[in-house]
Amino acid sequence: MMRDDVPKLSDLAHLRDKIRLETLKMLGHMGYGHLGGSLSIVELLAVLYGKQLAIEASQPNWEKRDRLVLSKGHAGPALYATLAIKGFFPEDWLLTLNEGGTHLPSHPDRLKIPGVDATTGSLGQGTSIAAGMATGLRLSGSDAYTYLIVGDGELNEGQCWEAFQYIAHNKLNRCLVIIDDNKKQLDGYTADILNPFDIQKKMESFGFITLKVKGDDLQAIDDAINFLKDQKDSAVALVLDTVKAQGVPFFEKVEDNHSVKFGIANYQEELEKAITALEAQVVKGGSHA
Ligand SMILES: Cc1ncc(C[n+]2csc(CCOP(=O)(O)OP(=O)(O)O)c2C)c(N)n1
Repeated sequence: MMRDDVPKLSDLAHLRDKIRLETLKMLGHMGYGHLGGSLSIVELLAVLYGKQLAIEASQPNWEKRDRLVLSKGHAGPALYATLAIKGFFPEDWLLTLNEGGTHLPSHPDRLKIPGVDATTGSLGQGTSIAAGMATGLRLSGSDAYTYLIVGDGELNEGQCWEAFQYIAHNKLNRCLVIIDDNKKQLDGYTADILNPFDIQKKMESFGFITLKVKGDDLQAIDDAINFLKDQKDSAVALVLDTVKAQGVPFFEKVEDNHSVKFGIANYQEELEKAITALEAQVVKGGSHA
């Protein structure tokens, strides 16, 4: 890649705003959906798809591509918004989310959606899928990376820890485990339901070189991924300190913001306000790009 082609922070911020906007529009159109956990990975997706991932939208199954497993599959809407913006499929698919006959079921389906590498939604399972993918890539001599996105509530699934133990034991340094630590799961705070305790320390104790950064800081996420990709003899993990429904202050404060129905209280009005604000920001960002 030529030096001039390296995406700038402003490019990533523009992509972030577009992903957040399209995610809100999809969920708004459907009238409900997984708002909280979709929005908390928007910055991560902007860094991955704006800079880090080796992918080709015109060849979704390109053999040398980096793989991404969204193990917290209920955040599918944010991934779909990202893939559409990157050109994997037409943007007008987005407003068909979860409708009969759609290409876009609420959770990712690799047989239906160009750019999706793993079918997920049953929490925990994506961790083993990613471990297997990374093993296969290593055995075939590939340099491709596997990026695995896991929720902090998802860590309640014992399968995660089996997969992590395997990834660490085999020093699968090209399988980057990214944990979205938004402190909440479906019906409350992870600390109250089944406490994952200190996730960074836990990953370290499993043998991972682990960094923790603010999950809304594009530069910090990018720097951390660059550092972790430089580690050659160890498994690597990144804990993102995020906020559920990140980037939309009203919904960040809604206590029950896992799956939101917009037809109650002033939610529809607040959703529309957020969409209008993001549309303006996207236009402004685009004119600077
Ligand atoms: C095996 C399994 N059990 C339960 C569920 C239902 N479920 C969907 S999302 C969720 C909470 C997940 O919490 P977390 O991983 O923290 O997601 P986030 O807060 O990032 O949205 C649960 C229990 C599921 N999808 N799969």
